[in-house]
Amino acid sequence: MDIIYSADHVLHHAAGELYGGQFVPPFECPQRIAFILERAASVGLGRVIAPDEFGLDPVLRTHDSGLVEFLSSAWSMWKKMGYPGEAVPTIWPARGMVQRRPNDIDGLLGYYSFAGETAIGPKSWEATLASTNVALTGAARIKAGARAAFSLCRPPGHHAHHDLYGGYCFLNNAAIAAQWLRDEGAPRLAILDVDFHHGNGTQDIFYDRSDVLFASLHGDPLDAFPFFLGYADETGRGAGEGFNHNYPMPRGTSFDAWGDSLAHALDRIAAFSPDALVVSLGVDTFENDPISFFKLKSDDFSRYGEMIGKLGLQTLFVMEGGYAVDQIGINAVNVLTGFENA
Ligand code: Q9C
Ligand code: ZN
Repeated sequence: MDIIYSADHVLHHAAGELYGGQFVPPFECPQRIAFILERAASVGLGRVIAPDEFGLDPVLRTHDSGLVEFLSSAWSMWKKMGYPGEAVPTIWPARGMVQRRPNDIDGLLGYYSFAGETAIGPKSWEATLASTNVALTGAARIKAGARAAFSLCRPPGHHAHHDLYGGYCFLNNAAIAAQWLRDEGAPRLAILDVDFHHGNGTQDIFYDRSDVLFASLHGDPLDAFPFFLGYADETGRGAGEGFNHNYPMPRGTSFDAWGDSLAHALDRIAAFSPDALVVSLGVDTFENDPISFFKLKSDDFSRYGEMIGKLGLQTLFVMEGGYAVDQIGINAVNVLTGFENA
């Protein structure tokens, strides 16, 4: 399958992530993508294609215009304050406070985020737009009839809500791609999220809709980021009731149980009979991932790629998380070759 890739991802390279009470080098780093690209080339996965420009229209079909305006101007507002470091939020409109948009950049950072680990740098917005164009270009391949495409997105997207960024994500690439396919005439889409973390942003965006089915396999939010969404009893709202499926799993989950959840999710997707499938592909389910607690082995990624392939749906893979950088290439590409061997 073709790989859609933009070198512009390197424009987002924060110096620090707030973790364990310190600023550490971010887990979500540019080398991740280099390793995946290298592995894809060494197994001959497919051609590497540059993204097309889609502009802001498809972004605004999925995201709040206030969020988009904020993200595009956050760095210049931050610099105007004369701050020495990168832009990070330090206050949020929590319980008992008002949800009212302030003017000041420190207030805006909290108003438009749900977590504080993701630093905004001088060119983070440019990298974010490139990442979204990578996803949209993959979606266009699917529309054109391709069996599959791999959008090698960075920064990732699945944590970004309609009007919130966080969890290394600014714009929800998978959601924007799915909405674009809807707008281009596909009546039903399914999104399968296999990243270790709950796809809270994607759930938020499609929660009240019956035309986009969402299924997410993830670490139980009682014990894992993003903590405040992703429980099994979140099944959709209004017309969307029954079109949201969460599979939270405990610390130490290995492929036996994880694969059972996947089989269950794939059954639901098959019964929904979508026109295409978008996979939020995070490989932080790996046993050696530094910030996650599942126990999948490298071979398991091939096995589940094959399970996804057996669905027989046109499939857009959108890269999300995965922080065991040395093995990220093997694990991500194993999913894709497993899919192709189905
Ligand atoms: N102790 C993605 O995988 N920090 N985002 C977790 C764990 C945030 C993950 C800290 C993790 C965000 C796309
Ligand atoms: Zn993740």
